[in-house]
Amino acid sequence: MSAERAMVLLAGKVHPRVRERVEAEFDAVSIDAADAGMMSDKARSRIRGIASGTVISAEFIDSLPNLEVIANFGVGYDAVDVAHAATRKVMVTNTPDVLSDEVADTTVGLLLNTLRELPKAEAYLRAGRWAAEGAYPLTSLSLRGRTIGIFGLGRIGLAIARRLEAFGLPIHYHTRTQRSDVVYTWHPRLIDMASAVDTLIVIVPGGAATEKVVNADILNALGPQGVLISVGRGSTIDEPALIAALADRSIAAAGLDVFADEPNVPQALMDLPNVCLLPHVASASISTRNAMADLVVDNLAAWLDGRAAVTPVPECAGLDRKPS
Ligand code: NAP
Ligand code: 8YV
Repeated sequence: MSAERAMVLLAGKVHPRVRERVEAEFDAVSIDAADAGMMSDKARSRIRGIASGTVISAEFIDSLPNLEVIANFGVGYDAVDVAHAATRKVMVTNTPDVLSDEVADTTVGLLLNTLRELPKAEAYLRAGRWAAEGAYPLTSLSLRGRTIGIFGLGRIGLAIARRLEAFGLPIHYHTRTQRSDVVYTWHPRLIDMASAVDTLIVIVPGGAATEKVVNADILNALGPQGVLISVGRGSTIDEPALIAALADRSIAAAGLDVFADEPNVPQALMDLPNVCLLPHVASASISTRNAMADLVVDNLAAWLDGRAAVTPVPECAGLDRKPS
């Protein structure tokens, strides 16, 4: 007689490779949102793991008495109540490193598109305006001569810094703790870095500590030649303050991959000419998303098999296993 397979919940929007592997390796159940009311008591009591692409609240965690692991699809895990999970001895994992180069590449592309208006120039060509009206106007902004400030010099921030260093640009950064392995200029205060640079790249995690910290004061400090590139989480930016700063040219331009209320992007932002907008695609290549998917399932398989998680989030590193 074969042993009963562990039950894993596919919660929210799930990558096809996660679904395929979870269905092959576990007993699987799917729900569109992490809502305990969508499942019977019996189903809830069988669930030992979650492959997550949605908000996982404390209440939802408490509704699953035998939950052991939440494997988050993404390196950012601000959607999971990790503090509560840890108190319940529920392991939380994420998908670091496998996406850092992809996200860094996209960030540099977004920065160049914002400064040199490449999407607009292509639209101009496709509309037949090059032949009809002549050359696309010269851009007022350039990457040349810029000073880069990176808010968050972790795995992805460092990959961005290495790329922009190769472009010949000076690099500054703001984190809570100074790194000992880089020679870039560290600023203990974000406002001081914003005053010292003209290009602010935001790649910090979301959550309470970074909520709306890029506000009107930071944007004013960046100045009229200032460019904001946001690829971390939309919650870090005070969006109304950004819209006002772009409209009155307190800063010159912005490039955004993340938003406060995805997938809803404020119309006021879309109406502005000096902003380049992407629909949260920084990691969105087939190869990188497949690597993230494999890491999600590898984490579930390891923890549910009694082994160490492959990539536990820092809050759960060293977590004691739930007594069985
Ligand atoms: P990481 O390695 O953990 O790096 C985070 C960095 O942010 C560290 O340098 C950390 O330094 C700094 N930081 C954290 N909290 C801070 C605070 N309150 N004030 C100042 N600095 C702070 O993470 P990562 O792998 O680079 O990923 C970063 C984030 O990017 C993710 O959490 C996710 O939200 C976002 N992301 C977005 C996309 C996308 O598709 N747009 C893709 C991947 C990731 P200290 O701890 O020293 O402060
Ligand atoms: C993903 C991300 O787009 O890893 C992250 O934190 O924001 C992105 O790689 C997202 O997690 C899944 O849609």
